Amino acid sequence: MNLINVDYSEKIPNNVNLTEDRRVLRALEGWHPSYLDWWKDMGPEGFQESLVYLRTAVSVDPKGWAKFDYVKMPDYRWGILLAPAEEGRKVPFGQHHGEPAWQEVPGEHRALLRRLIVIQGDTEPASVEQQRHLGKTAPSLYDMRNLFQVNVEEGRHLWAMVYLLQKYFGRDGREEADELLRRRSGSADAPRMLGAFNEATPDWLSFFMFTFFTDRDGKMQLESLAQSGFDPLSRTCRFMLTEEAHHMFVGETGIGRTVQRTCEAMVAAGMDDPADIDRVRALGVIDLPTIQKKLNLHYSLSLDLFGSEVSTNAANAFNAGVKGRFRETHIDDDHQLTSATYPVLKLVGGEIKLVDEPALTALNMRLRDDYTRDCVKGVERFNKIIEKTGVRFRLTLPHVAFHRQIGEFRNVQATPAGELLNDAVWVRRCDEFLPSRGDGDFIAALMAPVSEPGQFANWIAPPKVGIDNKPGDFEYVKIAA
Ligand code: BYC
Ligand code: FE
Ligand code: FE
Repeated sequence: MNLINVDYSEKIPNNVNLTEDRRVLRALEGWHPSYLDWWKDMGPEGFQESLVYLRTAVSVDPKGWAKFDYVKMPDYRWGILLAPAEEGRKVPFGQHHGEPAWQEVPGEHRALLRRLIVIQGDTEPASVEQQRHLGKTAPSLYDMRNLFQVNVEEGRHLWAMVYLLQKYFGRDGREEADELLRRRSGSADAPRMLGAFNEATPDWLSFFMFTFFTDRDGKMQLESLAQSGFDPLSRTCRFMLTEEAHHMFVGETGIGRTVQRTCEAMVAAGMDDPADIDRVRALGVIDLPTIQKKLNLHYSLSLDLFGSEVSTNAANAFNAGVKGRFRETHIDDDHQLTSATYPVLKLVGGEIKLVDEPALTALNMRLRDDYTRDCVKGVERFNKIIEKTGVRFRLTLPHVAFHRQIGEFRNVQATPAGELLNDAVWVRRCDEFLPSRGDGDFIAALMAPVSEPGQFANWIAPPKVGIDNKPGDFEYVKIAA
């Protein structure tokens, strides 16, 4: 069945015909109250009763799938939405290349698939937990609404993975679904699975960096899983990607507006030295070198999410037909990587060198390179904004050896330019490269909430256009007293 529209008369909106799937429906209805408890405990703090102008997916047709309305977040209709099935789809890579895509989990790849679905699922609620305090310091109602939109959609992404676990993995799938609500970002005894999802998101610049860099890892990983030979996973991820685009929009425009405001304030005050941090900060805006440090932090944390450059896990997932490459079907090769090589940056005798590795084990590196290319384009757009104001400063991505916890460079220290440092020098200099406590305190002090419709905090420029074409003074959130 090819369902485009979503049935909202159901308790759990869906386009997978849940009413005729009693077993899965019951499992999901059993999980639903725990999800709501989690949302109330760990979702946006202080705004559960507020009316938020949110979009809800009413169709999986990429053109016009959203409906906008005021909703209290706990009443958001989290649904199970899969992109339409592709007639006659084949496994696009790996040892099963060319065989019909699987509608059920292939027994031999069950454990591998479950692990990837669980990891993907774990990141979604983690990000909501990380962002739960930000509503209180939102620089505008417009930004507050965007935060909450991202949050409810990450909640829906959790539903998406839980549906796959409960439908296709039976009892252990249900156990994993419960565990996804038990782990907590930053917890000592039950942390979230991946490093970056246990870090704090202390302020709005971090939130924008997170949605720019970490949600973009989400995009790359979802693109790879959307290639999967396991068709329900592919279809799920394809629809998630349409939501992901908004998350990256929030990150990109958030950083862009911050940079723009800083430059405009500098120009208005007749300042031309971005390095004169104290004078720039006295204008009540975030100086460009500090923005660069935040960028260094979030980019390096996000690079870790690609795993080791050389990875047998990645090779196994590819061979199995479970996780492909970015735009796999557009790549012109054998889609099996039997003899291909790929250049990997490695540490060889204390020097950083490009070394050819079998392409099959270098898949994480390849995806990370695709990611970096995507990031570079975004950073160039920020530089255009700076350039237009006449301020002389360029943002850049730090070297991949900088500040890494995973992979080839985890045991060394390097500057953002990629120059290796010994530990003592690193300790002495790391405040030059990463946000210091003082930088954090300064940004925290700027984060006074602005909740008057149409008003924006001094440190950020207003957006060019409203959400859903609303006018500038639209009340995106009606804050409950
Ligand atoms: N932190 O062979 P290795 C998103 C573990 S974001 C902690 O190097 P592999 C979102 C690894 O698990 C996208 N542990 O790497 C964004 C393994 O452990 P085991 C999320 C890590 O497996 C914003 C060991 O190290 N989706 O959606 O090839 C907001 C050796 O692994 C880390 C996915 O990630 C780390 N950073 O690649 C909301 C897709 N890195 O098994 C949402 C699914 C590695 O030996 N996941 N390890 O105990 C995957 O494809 C892979 O698991 C990874 C790792 C790419 C993450
Ligand atoms: Fe997500
Ligand atoms: Fe996202």
